[in-house]
Amino acid sequence: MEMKWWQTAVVYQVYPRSFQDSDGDGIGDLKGIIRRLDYLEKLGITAIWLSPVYQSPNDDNGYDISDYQNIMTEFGTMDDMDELIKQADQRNIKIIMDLVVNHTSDEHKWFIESRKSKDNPYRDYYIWRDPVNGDVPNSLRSTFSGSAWEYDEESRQYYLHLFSKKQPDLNWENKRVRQEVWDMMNFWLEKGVGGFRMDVIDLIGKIPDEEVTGNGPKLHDYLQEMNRETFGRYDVLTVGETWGATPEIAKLYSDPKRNELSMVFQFEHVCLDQQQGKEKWDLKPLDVNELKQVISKWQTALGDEGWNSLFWNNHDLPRIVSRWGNDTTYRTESAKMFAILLHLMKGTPYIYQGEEIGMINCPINDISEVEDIESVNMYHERLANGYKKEEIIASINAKGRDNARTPMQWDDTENAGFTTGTPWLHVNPNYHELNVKANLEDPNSIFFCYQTLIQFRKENPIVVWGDFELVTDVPEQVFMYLRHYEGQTWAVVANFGEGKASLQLPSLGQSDDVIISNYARSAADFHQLDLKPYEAFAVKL
Ligand code: TEU
Repeated sequence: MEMKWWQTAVVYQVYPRSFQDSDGDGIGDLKGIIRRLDYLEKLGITAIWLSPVYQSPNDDNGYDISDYQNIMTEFGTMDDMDELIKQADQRNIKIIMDLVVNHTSDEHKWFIESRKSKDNPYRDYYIWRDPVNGDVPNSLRSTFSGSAWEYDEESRQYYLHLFSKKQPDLNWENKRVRQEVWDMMNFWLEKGVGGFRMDVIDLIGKIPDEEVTGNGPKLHDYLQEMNRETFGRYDVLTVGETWGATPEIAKLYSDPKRNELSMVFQFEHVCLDQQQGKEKWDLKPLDVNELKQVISKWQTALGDEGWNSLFWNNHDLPRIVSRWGNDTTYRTESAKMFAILLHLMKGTPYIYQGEEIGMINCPINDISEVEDIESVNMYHERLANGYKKEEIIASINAKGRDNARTPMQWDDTENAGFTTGTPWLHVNPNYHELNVKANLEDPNSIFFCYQTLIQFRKENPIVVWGDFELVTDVPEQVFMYLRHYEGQTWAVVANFGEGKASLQLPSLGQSDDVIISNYARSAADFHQLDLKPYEAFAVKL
């Protein structure tokens, strides 16, 4: 396999709305991101995945785009964007754009035209169907609750929206639509962006009439066409968001011989605390054994025919420390445990803003405190279906997307240094203790654990290229794996429990065989271990 820059990269996701405000309107912006580039350079990351910054009415915080070639007014101007690309480049940081092309906003000019009449030249840019027996065309549902079909009184047809009704799905079978998307992507590539993160890309091959949404038959043809017509000529990172990927499917996307994408995000591990066949809100406890099996399967399955992406968090997921760690007594320990466990695996790691300081969920008491459309719609749907209010609020506190979207906590001044105005979403009140400034002042902080791990990847080929082997004869709550590369072996251990867990390792040769550890232990201690809560370390065997 030819070596690519993104195989040794670490990507940092910025959710611009919540990262840094520079003008006091309570909403993060591009100038704010520019101001924080030195911080990101210090962390050591290679690239920034920028959640959408395009013109948008913000029904879904920028994932509903009304103009792909202009910047959202609250975020700044195209000049600011050019400046961000330039200033990031000076720090060897690439900017990965969020490509949201399964759907547009209903306020995009294409849709405004499309809905005008059945014979409008843009009609076929979207997916319109006649009513069936005076009702919706079929039972497809929106991810944001309710039917995926919205009736348009004017033209007496339904249009498809797999997300909000303000996010009509584009008709990818239309060659003109694909050409528009290629032109838009080339516009950004010519600006020098470092690649694309592709929103729900596995939906673009859908066959709505057969109720097929993910992994449709034309999906990979479209991606090969995209590669040929756009980024194939550039040395960029492309990562598809693919909720329905199995390792076999992931190889179709990321096998270099197929000329599609660099890698995909798979979501099998983050669905493990969800009841089978139910929705994300229907929780069950995590079984650590299942997590080990799933991750190990992905680590070993892709081999030379693909590449993994590694993540615990993004703007749609609850904070990992609150989810599977302990966000009170062992917040620091468990945050470092997740970092050590993930960052020594094979693949490209992604850090979501605030993860590197161990930010946690931010519980709410009432639906009036919630901004996220997915949670709000679910709340009303479940209330109507007889669920108890407390039950729904509990599931929003566990899984709601606002947990990840509260403003970045920079320091202990008002609003955590995020804004001098009124923040668009409440700041987590724990910012007085939990913030970037405090992390930078403490050499033992979560931040420096991430910084060290990122540095390891740059300096040690074993982290990038080593084979992965799961160790199975360990206590159930312990996730242990080995990396092997050119005669070297590293062992990584992560304890998910707070109770007793013992582990025996071969005696270490010398003290610098301890690579990293979240508790202070002498090298001799790593032989017969009673693991401490959320203890994690890596050693050379
Ligand atoms: O997410 C796709 C998606 O399916 C999520 O809505 C997901 O189901 C849910 O949030 C699980 O937590 C992408 C974006 O990442 C998300 O922010 C957008 O809302 C969505 O697409 C529509 O563009």
